[in-house]
Amino acid sequence: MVVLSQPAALDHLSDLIKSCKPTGLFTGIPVVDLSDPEAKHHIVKACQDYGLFKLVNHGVPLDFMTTLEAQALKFFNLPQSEKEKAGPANPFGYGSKRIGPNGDVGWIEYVLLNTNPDIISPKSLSIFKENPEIFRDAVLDYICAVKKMTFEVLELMVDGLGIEPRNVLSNLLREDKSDCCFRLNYYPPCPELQALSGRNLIGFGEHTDPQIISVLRSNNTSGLQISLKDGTWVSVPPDQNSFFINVGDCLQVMSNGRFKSVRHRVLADTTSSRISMIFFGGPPLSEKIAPLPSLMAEGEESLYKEFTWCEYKKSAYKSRLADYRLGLFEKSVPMMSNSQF
Ligand code: GA4
Repeated sequence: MVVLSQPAALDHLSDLIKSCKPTGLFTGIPVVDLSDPEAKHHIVKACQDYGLFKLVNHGVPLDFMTTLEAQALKFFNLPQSEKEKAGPANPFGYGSKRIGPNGDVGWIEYVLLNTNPDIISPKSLSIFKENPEIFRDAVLDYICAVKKMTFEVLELMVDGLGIEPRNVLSNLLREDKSDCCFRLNYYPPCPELQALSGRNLIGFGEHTDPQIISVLRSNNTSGLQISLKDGTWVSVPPDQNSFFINVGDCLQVMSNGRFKSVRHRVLADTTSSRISMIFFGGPPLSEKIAPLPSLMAEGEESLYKEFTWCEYKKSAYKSRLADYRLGLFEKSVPMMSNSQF
């Protein structure tokens, strides 16, 4: 007798099905209140311990978040043929299931936009075709407010580290030539998944973000998980009124390993769709990524070889999603000579 391991309807998804240990919603995610005078210390601690925190009292009008969510849903609910006019993502534009250029897949549809030098590249324009002004304005309002808040977070972070000038990080994103991007992700529900008890559908596979900082807002559907320092995966309780901010690879390097670029992934839900919007703050392409000199203790050496953001980005686009991308840029630890023992 042949025993089928999964319903035939799910055969085409086999790449995306994984057995992930069940985790309850994790209650330990640090929460930073932007209006708290102690916020700078909480930001630093959260970046050291988790590489991620939830930001409340952030000052971004909730209306910008809900308007953009509604516009994004309108786009993702268009007929497939309409959406595909804005694709395939390369890397910008509309994408479905394929993530990046090297064979990664997920239960996801998305739109990736370049937010500098200007968001309205020809490819992006076709995304706004349905009701161009409304969609474009919703994206621009949202990004403008989120950027402003991100500058504030980065300045508090530098204050918390006790170094100067306080705009040493925020200026990298403020520059006209900064290389920021913006992603709208839509994870459709997958009812067939109910038949696969104990197994999960990968929405966006595990990875770290290459940039300096990422700012995520989602609807109230869970799915985001992070890996803790000991390697256990925990689920982040969703909160549609807050932001989740995470450390990217460049910030790990600029803090000489004090902050951790958090590994994260998204699992799809059986019954409800998840929608998220993420702003990725990257520096200008020519920027040298190295530990901030004012942060280095006397005699402290960089853990990383020097590289530019352009070099790192190129190398990221040659990698698979789950690869440990910083590995290529780590300095090898010198071997102790025997004579010392
Ligand atoms: C992960 C973070 C951002 O979403 C992103 C992703 C990018 C893409 O989807 O085009 C990458 C991925 C991300 C890291 C490795 C490469 C590049 C897909 C991929 C396999 C836009 C980014 O900057 O890096």
